[in-house]
Amino acid sequence: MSMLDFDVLVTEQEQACTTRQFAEDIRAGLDRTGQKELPSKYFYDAVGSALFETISVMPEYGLTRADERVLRRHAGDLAELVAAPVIVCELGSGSGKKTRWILEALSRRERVFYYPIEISASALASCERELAQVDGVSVLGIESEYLDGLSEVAAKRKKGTHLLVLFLGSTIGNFDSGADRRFLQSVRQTLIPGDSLLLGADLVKPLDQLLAAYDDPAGVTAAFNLNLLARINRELDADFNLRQFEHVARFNGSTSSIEMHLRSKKQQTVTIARAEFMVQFREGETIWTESSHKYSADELKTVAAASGFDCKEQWIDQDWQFSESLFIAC
Ligand code: AVJ
Repeated sequence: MSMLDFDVLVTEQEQACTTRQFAEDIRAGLDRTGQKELPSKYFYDAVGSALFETISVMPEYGLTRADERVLRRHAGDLAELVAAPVIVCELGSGSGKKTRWILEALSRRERVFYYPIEISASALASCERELAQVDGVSVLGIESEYLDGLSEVAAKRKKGTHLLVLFLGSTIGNFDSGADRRFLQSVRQTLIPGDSLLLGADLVKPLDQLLAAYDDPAGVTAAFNLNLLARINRELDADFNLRQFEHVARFNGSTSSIEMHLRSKKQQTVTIARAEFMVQFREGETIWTESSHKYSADELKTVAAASGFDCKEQWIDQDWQFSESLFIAC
């Protein structure tokens, strides 16, 4: 079954519900007197996910390759530090490619149960396909929000079994300031002392390197950003003219984040029919679509302590300052 066939299995009722939520979120973000904004989670429809896969092979965007490198290089070290027997839960399964190294290292000791948790049925299906054939690994996908899925797994665990939660790819960087800690505190609450969390986070690096990564000259990141408007046109019957908006990437020094915006090239009005809503833009006004926080290695240790973990180990890719931190619940 292809990813697209799988999407067809989503019932019409589910579709109506997600469309209504989408319309509400879009309206809430654009109906503001101050900075307009759109939630970055809506980037990832089929087109957006394909564009992100392309971004991750762009020479300027070293993040994904660095993430994979550190995991491949240190999977063995990780397996030594995590107590057996272990259940692995991944928040956001992605393609499953980088998780393979970890599962292979852990399954050298004993059978591993792997639960990818993901809201996108199609992403879950491709992750299950990718990892199902790894020897000694049982894959059980859970289609739900991160914390709901995690509680579900935690409730079923057998006594003496450890949980290893994976939160990779620097998704943590997309949370609003302060929300990263609150999220990790919630994760911690579903765990018991001795459980672990492997957190992938991108680190601060020279400005020109960051700007190139989020504004590649071939325009793939620009297309990724603009696709959000195209998606609103497709799903909410809106009339955004994509040629009248431009991609902007800038570094916000006070939050240490790369921000992506969509800037209106002129004064214009856009109608979003299925949200029963019209929105006006001034010339030069922007919609803030994503923040990608860049951490320091020490900051991650502080975040660990503030959310009930001890940072036991940190592995850093030297070519592209990217970190994997092993947090142990205390
Ligand atoms: C998938 C969240 C890690 O923040 O770098 C890539 C998304 N945005 N280019 C990131 C993204 C623009 C990416 N993450």
